[in-house]
Amino acid sequence: MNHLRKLPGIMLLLAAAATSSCQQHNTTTQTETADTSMRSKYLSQPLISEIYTADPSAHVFEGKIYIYPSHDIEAGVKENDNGDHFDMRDYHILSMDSINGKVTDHGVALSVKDIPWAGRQLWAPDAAFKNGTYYLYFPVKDKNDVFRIGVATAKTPAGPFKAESKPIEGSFSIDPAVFTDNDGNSYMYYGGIWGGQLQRWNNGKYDANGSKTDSGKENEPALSAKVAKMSKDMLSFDGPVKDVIILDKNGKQLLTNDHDRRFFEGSWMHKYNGKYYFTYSTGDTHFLASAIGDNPYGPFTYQGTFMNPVQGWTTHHSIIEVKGKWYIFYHDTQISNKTHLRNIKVTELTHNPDGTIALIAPMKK
Ligand code: FUB
Repeated sequence: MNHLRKLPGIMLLLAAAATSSCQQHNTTTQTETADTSMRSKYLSQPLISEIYTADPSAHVFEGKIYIYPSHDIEAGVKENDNGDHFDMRDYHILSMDSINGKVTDHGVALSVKDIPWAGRQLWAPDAAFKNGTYYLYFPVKDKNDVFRIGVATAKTPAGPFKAESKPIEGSFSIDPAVFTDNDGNSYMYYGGIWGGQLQRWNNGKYDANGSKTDSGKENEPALSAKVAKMSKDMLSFDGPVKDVIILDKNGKQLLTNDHDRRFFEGSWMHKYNGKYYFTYSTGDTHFLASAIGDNPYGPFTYQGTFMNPVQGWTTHHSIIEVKGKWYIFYHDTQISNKTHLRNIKVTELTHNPDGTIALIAPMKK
């Protein structure tokens, strides 16, 4: 159990205890000033600091906010474009009674060693609830170093979760986000280029020698995220995997070289005023962008950036409604200042009267 957002206060207390009373006054004042000015650079503060967390997928379950994040660790792996340095080994699930409430860490909910088919790198998960069961969806490389998406089940939102013996058939790449529509049908959005390997599936089959980054073809339609309807038991895809097409305002598909707008990774879906909002990260240009459609499959029309770059390389989010207000969960590297050791945050999100999402600046000027 952890109560966080209190790290700077704790640091001040430790610093104070280690000094004489006279020094204590000076030290505390200086630390306080530096600390306050550092903290004030950021729109919001880390939700938890005992462990590094990233890629927060938030949901309201049983009247509480549950967060399903990646659990970043210092694995000592050298940084590269494949993201090998993101070598995470387990998931911890967090919960809060309210947006500003105490954060509880429920401990290890699933470990890579307990997933029979897994090799390495437990990346950004998501969760869903149906049929009295909680489902944890997770990407991990299989024993051939190919990212697949797996599913694990539990009777309570914080687990522990038990993994199925095989990955979801037909799944590949990373960053699953599962959305359940008002009619009860659920859809998984997923995919990520570069280290997420989406570009290696260009022809429907995995090509280990495929491009390392994008499709490699500059003026072609950009690679799309994928969407698949989930089966009633939530353990497999029901029907074909489709492309999540993003169009510009002229009805033309976004192109590969449109790095500020095209899909990279980190899909999320929410519904607002009857419209479907597909939101995602532009990856190497570090924006969060939105595109709106009339049904879960799209096509979606690009609306713009709704979050400017955070501190750190990656950007990844989820959007939920809590008691009539909308919130975005996201991460940055405020605590460590290291790309692969991130911390999750939350801030309010606003839909403008025209349906677009108001721009969020995670760093203050
Ligand atoms: O956490 C590993 C990867 O970094 C995620 O899967 C991506 O979305 C990015 O946040």
